[in-house]
Amino acid sequence: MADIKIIQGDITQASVDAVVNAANFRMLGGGGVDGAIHRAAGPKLLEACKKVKPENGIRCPTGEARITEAGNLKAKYVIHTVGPRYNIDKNPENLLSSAYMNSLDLALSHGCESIAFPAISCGVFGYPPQEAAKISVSVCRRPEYEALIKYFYLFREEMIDIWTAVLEHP
Ligand code: AR6
Repeated sequence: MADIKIIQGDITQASVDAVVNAANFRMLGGGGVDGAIHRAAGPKLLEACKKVKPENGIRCPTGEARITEAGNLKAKYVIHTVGPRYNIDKNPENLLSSAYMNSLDLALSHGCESIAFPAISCGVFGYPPQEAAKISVSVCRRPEYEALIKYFYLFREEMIDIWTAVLEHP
């Protein structure tokens, strides 16, 4: 069975086929992990994002995902997904689980064998990490995603403890 692995560190350093970016609907960069990924990937990533056609200014609606090349990252692809803003968007659980599912589906349809996730929505979007960990692990454990090796790149010790506990006692 393909694993879920937890890494403490910077997702821009991940040696995987696809790195997932916790983006916003404009998909032109931002703060947090989005900023870090764009800085590490360089201007090619921004160019690739601009090529994704916006509809009414929205390149990626909340809960969906888009795939681009990865510029200077070691990864082949960046999968940009937009998680919910916890206290603002309706049905944040469904939107967060869609963000994970759509990212995993894109990775599979592009022949990826490995994927690295940050803690989507757990920064400025305010999702409680414990709840986010449960959702992310339950989606990643679905049989349709068994072929992918899933990595969670988490920054803080506290986040590592939360995800580890959920993995051990879902
Ligand atoms: N590697 C791994 N995790 C990281 C890194 C990194 N280099 N940098 C930050 N984190 P956030 P969100 C963690 O705020 O809540 C952006 O401006 C961070 O500690 O990046 O989905 C976008 O453009 C946190 O646990 O994403 C959007 O507007 C987690 O990544 C908005 O923020 C996610 O925090 C998205 O907000």
